[in-house]
Amino acid sequence: MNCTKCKTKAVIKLPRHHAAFCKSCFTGFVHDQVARAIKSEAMFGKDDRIVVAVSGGKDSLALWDVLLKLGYKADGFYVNLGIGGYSERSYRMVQRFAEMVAVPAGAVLHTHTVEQEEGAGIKELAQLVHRPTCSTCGTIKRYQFNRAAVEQDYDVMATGHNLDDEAARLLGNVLHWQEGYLEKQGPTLPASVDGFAKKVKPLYRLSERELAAYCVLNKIEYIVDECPMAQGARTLLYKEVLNRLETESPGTKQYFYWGFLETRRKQRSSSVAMTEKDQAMLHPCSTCGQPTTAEICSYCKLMARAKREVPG
Ligand code: Q46
Ligand code: ZN
Repeated sequence: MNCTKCKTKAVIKLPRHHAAFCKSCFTGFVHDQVARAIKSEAMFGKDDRIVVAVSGGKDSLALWDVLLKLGYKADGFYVNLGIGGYSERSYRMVQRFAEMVAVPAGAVLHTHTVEQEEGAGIKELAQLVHRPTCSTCGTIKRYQFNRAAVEQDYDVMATGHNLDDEAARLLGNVLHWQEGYLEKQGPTLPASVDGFAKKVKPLYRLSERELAAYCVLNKIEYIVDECPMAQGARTLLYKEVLNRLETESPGTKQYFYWGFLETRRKQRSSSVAMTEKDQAMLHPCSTCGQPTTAEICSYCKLMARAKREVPG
């Protein structure tokens, strides 16, 4: 099997693109896909300051690496959840990448430690407020990423969601006809109101397998194990189903997700409609000032409840 581009020995086959690549052409292909995503979805420009949400996994580290290689000003933001050995290992991966690649390229790594800032690790916090760990975690991560982006004047916040993540999420949303979520699903979420950072997903054109291969070929060490709290059995099932379809018919995932984006683009200018809707519904949280649809935002409610539950 030879590289489709340069004809030397290929190291990876990409059935959905009817192509095979050597290491250097594959790296070029990944950079190209990210550059296309950024351009076609008007994510950001070379002068914008970007903050990448890094977890220590393959997707977010690959994203940070690609953005720096493409010449963007991209810093990292890591939330230490305080989940024992898992958090220690994932933080080590993030620190190692920062030291070896990001800092030498002029970038900065910000760290938020839940045990210090919210007063307890994510599991204890969830128990205090009687909510599932992952929903507590989601509330805190969303809040702190947004806060870091807004307070430190970043133009945009980038996350490592890939094609598999987005296709699985779309399948879930379609199966349950979650119209509100369908409307919001996309690679670019504009900064709808003051206090809400613009959010982008530059990896939506690349699959999980391609991103793992990118890390291995480019010697980026990442944490392979999932978070021990991962209870996303549903998402895993949707990914499995999509992988079966993909094996039978390469390209299914991309037709499904990109097709959804294309159809919606034709139907209307969704971001404009959504911005207007959001603006009508959002106002500052009466406690912390970040945008929310309620009187008090979900983060402040969660923290107030946690404080009430602390004995003494
Ligand atoms: S990190 Fe947090 Fe995930 Fe772990 S606790 Fe659940 S939500 S599974 S992306
Ligand atoms: Zn608040």
